[in-house]
Amino acid sequence: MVQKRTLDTFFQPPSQKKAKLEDQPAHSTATTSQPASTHKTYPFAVPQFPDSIQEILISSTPAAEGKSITHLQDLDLLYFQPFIPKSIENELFNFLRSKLFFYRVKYKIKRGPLETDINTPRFTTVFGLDETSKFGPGGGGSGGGGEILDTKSGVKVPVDKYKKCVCEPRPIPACLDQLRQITEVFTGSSYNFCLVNYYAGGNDSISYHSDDERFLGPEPAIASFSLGARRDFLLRHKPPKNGEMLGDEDSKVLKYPLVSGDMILMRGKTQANWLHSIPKRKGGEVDKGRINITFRKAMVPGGTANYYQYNVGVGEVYKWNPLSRQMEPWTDHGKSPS
Ligand SMILES: O=C(O)CCC(=O)C(=O)O
Repeated sequence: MVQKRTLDTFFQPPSQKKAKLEDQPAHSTATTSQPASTHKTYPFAVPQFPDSIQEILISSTPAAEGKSITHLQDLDLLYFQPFIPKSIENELFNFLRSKLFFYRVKYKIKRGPLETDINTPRFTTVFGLDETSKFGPGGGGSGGGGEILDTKSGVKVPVDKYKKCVCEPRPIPACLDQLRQITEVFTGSSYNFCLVNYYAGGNDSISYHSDDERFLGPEPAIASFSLGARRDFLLRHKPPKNGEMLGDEDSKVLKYPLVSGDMILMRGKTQANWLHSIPKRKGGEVDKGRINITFRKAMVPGGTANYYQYNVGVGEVYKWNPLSRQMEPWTDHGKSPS
């Protein structure tokens, strides 16, 4: 594991800012001196983390060593309980819930001649670009924010390169990009996409699936953060393809009750062989809401198109309303009254 000193050096704040930070208690609600992230594709600007969050993220993550879970066939997890220190997990949850824009994506799937309408049972949002492209300078997103450039040549990509995307790709805002970079240091993998789920209550869920799309390449590493309400994370082995039988232990459902601040890294053969889900739940903390952040690496433009289709879609923007304490459709009153 890379030493913390490396991380401190990596994110060395400007000296002026550091002096200001040292004057403030860790729980301070101080705002940041850094600019908000803006981009032509963002419905509204996304602020940088307050100094109170940044300082702890840089100096004190991960809050615990990752525990390796490899006792079952093809399973390779690294479980941080927690990764995000207890002193900031609630502030981080509240910040992300109130500052990000979300979507409630609807789409159709075709099974034979039948078309079925799917309403994604949670709020989602996504940022990033696959390995073949990068954002050029000129915007507020920390990955650049301007035009989309070819990764190798640095030249602007042809206008039709992302024509299969339902919307223009968006750079990861500086706040989430800071968490991405920290995650890279402590997982030894690199990521170019950030997907965010918000489960408003116990009826919001994600059904059993695996993140084994070809556009992620073989043996993808996916770092998955939990913030807010405790929810069960279930894993079960896929039925073996070649008629083999699974052992008794390998065929059991695994249940991890993820709490705020936890991070599970899924890697190796996990996605090829295991399914995971967050099932609907009643009671407990579920109505507090839960945010899940995953960092992944898409290799080709097909991955970019897929992520925007299923996590942004073509519907309206939602934003957290602190008065009604729920996600509500957001309209840009300044520009386009609806
Ligand atoms: O919310 C979670 O913990 C899981 C999210 C997930 O499986 C996904 O976004 O693919």
